[in-house]
Amino acid sequence: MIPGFNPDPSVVRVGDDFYLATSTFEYLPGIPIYHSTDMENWTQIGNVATRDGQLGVPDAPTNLGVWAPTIRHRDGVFYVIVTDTAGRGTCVFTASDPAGPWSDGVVIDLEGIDPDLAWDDAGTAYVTYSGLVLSGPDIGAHRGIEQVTVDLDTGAVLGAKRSLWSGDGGMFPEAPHLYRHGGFWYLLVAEGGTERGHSVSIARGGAPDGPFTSCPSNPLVTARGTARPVQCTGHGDLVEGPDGRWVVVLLGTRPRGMVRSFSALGRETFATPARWTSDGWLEIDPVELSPRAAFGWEAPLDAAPGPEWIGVRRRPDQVWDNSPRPGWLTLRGQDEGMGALRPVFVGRRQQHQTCEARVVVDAAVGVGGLAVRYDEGLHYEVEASDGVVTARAVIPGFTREASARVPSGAVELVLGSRVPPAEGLGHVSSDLVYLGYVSPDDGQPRVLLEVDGRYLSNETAGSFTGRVFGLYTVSGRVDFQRLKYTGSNQ
Ligand code: 6LW
Repeated sequence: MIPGFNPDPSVVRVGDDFYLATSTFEYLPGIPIYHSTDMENWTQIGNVATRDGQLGVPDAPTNLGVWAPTIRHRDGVFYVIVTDTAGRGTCVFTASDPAGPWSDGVVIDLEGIDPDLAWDDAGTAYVTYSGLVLSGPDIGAHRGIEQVTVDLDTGAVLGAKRSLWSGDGGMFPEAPHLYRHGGFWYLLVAEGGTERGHSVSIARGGAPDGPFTSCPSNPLVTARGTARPVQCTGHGDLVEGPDGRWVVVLLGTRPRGMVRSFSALGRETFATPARWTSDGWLEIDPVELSPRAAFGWEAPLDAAPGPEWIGVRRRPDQVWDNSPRPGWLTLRGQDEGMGALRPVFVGRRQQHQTCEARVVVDAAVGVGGLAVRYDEGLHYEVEASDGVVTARAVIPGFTREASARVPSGAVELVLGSRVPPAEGLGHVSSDLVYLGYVSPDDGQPRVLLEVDGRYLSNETAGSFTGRVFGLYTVSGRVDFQRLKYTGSNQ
């Protein structure tokens, strides 16, 4: 439903409008807010963390930072509760307009991840979360699903924490969401871990703090042990759709390959129909892929970045400059490349298996170009300096490069991902990433390097994120114009 790096979706309905939030890890701004009226077409309207100090992301190690927001609404106020794993811990942000601005955030002192927020009739706020040891010798140990009541104005925890139902025995009980429906309170959880064993299970009880009884047909959805095109399905949130039919949003991957497979785009947001049964349980359909039309956009780069632009541990607006040269974006280098913790980089999520990005670059007085990254150790880029274009693939401990001379002045760089035809039974490829430039002689692309895409995949990177491509500058001043992106799911 929302392609590209968009894991841990949470959704809320307010009247005829739907709002959805996802995890952003080490990227800023943090926590995109998407809006839809039909639960099919989504537009990003803003982000929660758009200012310094809201999250500890500038210093977050790779894969930490923002984990698993829950978005809810009550009495005209939107709430996003989230774990800032390398910074403030559990934090709740509020806004009257989900496009922002969002508040500075209130910290809740609890040890866990994946916080959920629900209220009873008396207005008591319940925070239900996955108990996880976050420091000390037992770091990473799971305690199961826990719950506290909270004063949301101060963040104060009221009373002792309780242990709730923690799934049906799968590892990593997490992603709890609590709902009231009919005469019951329902506790939806993920179990089995966020990889191929992932699943969604449910229990119900008479009160928000239980006791909860496990559903006899758990897990309600999982791709475990199947050949379905969407794998790793789990971490679901439930909403009543525009037509009164129920929908679960959840994360999944689209791995490619025949005997082993790799997911280039990371964990994405999917949606699948759900329904209540006559005996008061929930059924969730397996996640299907529906065909999508090929897609493209063009960003002239001549004005401030929209909410869909992200940077690594630094917001795009902190480096983005349109003032030196009207119609162009200028990025100034800080003598660090794409391997830096905070590269001078402004990016967007890669959303299609087959895609191509092109941008016009003037690097007369600097070095910079077009890159696709998973993290600081895994990135491919095509880089311009005065009169030279260099394509480079970087994986840990290994760098491959190819260069060509080009005339001085602006050059159009090309970075794409193509899916080759299957090469028989042993075929394991995800895609091939090609890097090059448009030749000024004949206007045709010249590929300098074509590299295996598997290194930049969920499975190889071991990452919670996905591919992000964008513009970067290593040194000096580099000007960019007209970023074009085309994509299809072929
Ligand atoms: C998230 C947890 C998980 O907090 O991975 O999906 C973590 N599984 O629920 C980061 O996405």
